Amino acid sequence: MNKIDIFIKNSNLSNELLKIARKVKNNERISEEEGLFLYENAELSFLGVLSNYLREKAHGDITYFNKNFHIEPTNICIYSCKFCSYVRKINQEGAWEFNIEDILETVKSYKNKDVTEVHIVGGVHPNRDLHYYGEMMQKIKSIIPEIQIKAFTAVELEFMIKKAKMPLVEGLKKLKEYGLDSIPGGGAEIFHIDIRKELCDEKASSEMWLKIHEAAHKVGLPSNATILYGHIEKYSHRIHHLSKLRDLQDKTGGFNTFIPLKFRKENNSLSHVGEVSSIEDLKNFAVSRIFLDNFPHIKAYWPMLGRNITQLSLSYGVDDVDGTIDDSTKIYSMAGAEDKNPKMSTQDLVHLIKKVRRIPAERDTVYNIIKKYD
Ligand code: V47
Ligand code: SF4
Repeated sequence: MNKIDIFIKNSNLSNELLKIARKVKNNERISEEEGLFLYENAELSFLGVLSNYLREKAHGDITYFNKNFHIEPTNICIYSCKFCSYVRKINQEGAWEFNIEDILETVKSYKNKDVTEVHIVGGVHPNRDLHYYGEMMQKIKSIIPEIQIKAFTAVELEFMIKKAKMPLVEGLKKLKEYGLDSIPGGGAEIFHIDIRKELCDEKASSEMWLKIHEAAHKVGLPSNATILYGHIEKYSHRIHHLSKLRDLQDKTGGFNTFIPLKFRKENNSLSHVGEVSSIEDLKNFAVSRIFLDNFPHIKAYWPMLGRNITQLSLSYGVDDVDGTIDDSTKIYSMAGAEDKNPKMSTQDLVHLIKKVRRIPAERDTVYNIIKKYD
């Protein structure tokens, strides 16, 4: 008898929860209604057992991390999402705009630092198109040829491809030729139209976000997916979001990891909404792990959550904690994230993971293990 059999046998579960537990044990997919039932009715301990069972079935104690840094070329953006704390308009106080030379200086400083990935996201700058960013990627790879470039949210991609007057698929193929290796998960926010209209009406629609990721997968660019949770959405909107992702993953298999991003309230137009509790964070990781049965990985983005909740999340379905980051991102510190200067050495990350009795494994962008620390 394994852990989940013992749990099912010894717990006094309602019929609904018993049915879900049996489905999880038998590798059966749960429905949207069941997902919603979990959010609304399941105790955290129940969610912990199920999500941890799935996490350990897929990965054992392995917990992935990578050695990465971020580049945020600009915070100038044509859009004004209500949750965004870092957006500025041209010439507004606090606006920044690094040119390619500035960015290459940063890249040079990582040349001998043993990093495997650079994560590049920023605002949608009105004057920069696909070829501008293409030149940037080519030059980055001329400095560190082996580095993996994970860059541009679907929102940035839509704009830069349109600005270059190229069809979507051609644009993605061209970016791949320029050196793009994979696509991060940002820009997804909440797909449900009622909430998206409130949060970020102007930018790429949910349909466009999904279309871009589908096209990316078809041209051989793997990607990640996110949800921005804990603001004005209801549980039903979260399940709708997860369901759209699960459907697309059935079609393409191109997603690597799902990253729930907790809404942080500082310095944006949704500050009055407040933030959800850490219990809610763990619940959200667990339901995501259970519902997204076709996503290989669930990631806790540690700068956003803080180190303690990241450690706890490893018992609620999470198997990846992102990377060393090297204090190279401002998006979250400006929004009030736990870590104001996010930076961990490999030793710090290994220690964080080992402290909760998991096995740290350094990975590359597509989850090949580079080194295990057991
Ligand atoms: O789309 C913006 C989020 C995203 C806030 O793929 C906020 O590995 C919380 O995509 N509170 C961009 N979140 C970041 C992103 C990302 C991050 C980490 C790893 C990966 C990956 C991708 O940041 C945006 C938005 O959802 N965001 N403002 C805020 N106030
Ligand atoms: Fe622009 Fe992205 Fe901020 Fe929205 S979240 S305003 S698209 S930088």
